[in-house]
Amino acid sequence: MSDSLEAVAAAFVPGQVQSSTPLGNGHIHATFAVDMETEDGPRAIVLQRLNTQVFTDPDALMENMQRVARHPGVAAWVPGLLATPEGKVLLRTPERECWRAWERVPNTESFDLVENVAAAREIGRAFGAFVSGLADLPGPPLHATLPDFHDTAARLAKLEAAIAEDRVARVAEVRPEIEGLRRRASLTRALDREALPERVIHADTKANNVLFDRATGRAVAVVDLDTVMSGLLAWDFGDLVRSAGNAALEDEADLAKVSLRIDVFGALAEGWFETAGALMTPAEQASLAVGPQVMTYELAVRFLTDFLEGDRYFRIRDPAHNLRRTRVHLHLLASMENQHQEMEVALHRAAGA
Ligand code: GN1
Ligand code: MG
Repeated sequence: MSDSLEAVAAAFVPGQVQSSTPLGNGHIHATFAVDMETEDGPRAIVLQRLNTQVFTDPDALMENMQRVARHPGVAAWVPGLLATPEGKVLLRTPERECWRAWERVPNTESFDLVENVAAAREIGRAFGAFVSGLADLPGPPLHATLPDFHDTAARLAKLEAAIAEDRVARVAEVRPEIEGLRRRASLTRALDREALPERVIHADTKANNVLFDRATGRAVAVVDLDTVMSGLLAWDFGDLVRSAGNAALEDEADLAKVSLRIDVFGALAEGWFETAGALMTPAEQASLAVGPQVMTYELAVRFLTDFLEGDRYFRIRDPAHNLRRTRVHLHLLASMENQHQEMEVALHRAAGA
């Protein structure tokens, strides 16, 4: 355990750290489950060291997060943010690290892989409730903490730039992947932003950003609000499907295991319609059919870009990690293309349920 972690924990919650363990599988920040002993007894918190290379304006980030977390429509879904006795929600250490903390939601778990349809339904319901709850967020637009985050065309342009630069000489080994992505470039235009309303969305609707109550199996919290921003519901639903609808992990080496599970897709859609059905315009409903392909494509583009740039963005476990992720997403995309009609049918069923 690092000294800084102990000191940071005590700055948020006066007391002694008993134990700390890495929490979750996020690719950006470093997150820890920390158990403390305080004057009032044991206290379970989450501590997170921000990646300020990615989020260069942590104050804007925290402002967004607090506005969202306080909004009555979603407050019940969001873990309580902790402040220091001076009222700061962001702590800067002398080493210029930025840390924040939350109450740990007791007896919860999250899943990188969604294996049953009941869990999928819960995840759809949770994110649907989240976007519905934010539909009437008052005040000015949220800060764009990561500009053009889901601008798929801009992501593809960045990939082309990385190919042209080839800074770590990896282009030669990824010709088939480049070809697969170039061939599908029309996906960057598949969502018509003129025809779809801008909403406040989560923008990182990974399966593991939903916490489940271990006892009831119900979704009880939505976490990772860093990317909450203006955008399209098709992005949130699409990213949800690319993450939770995959029969395998997003970095699975055995591509034979990768596919869109249509039963899980149907359950995600059912859960989503249960809580967001009333919110959506007809054009938004229609956009849910292509959203998953767009988001799966976008992630393939981002992972390959990072691979070609020398792995500067996503945390990796080995040099081929981003390439594996790219291949999984291309494979998943092909599986979605093959099941496009079944997806349409499942969406209609969910809409009518
Ligand atoms: C990152 O932080 P994490 O692991 O929840 C990324 C998402 C990607 C995801 C892919 C800020 O999310 O956009 O979809 O990895 N977050 C950021 O697993 O770039
Ligand atoms: Mg996360």
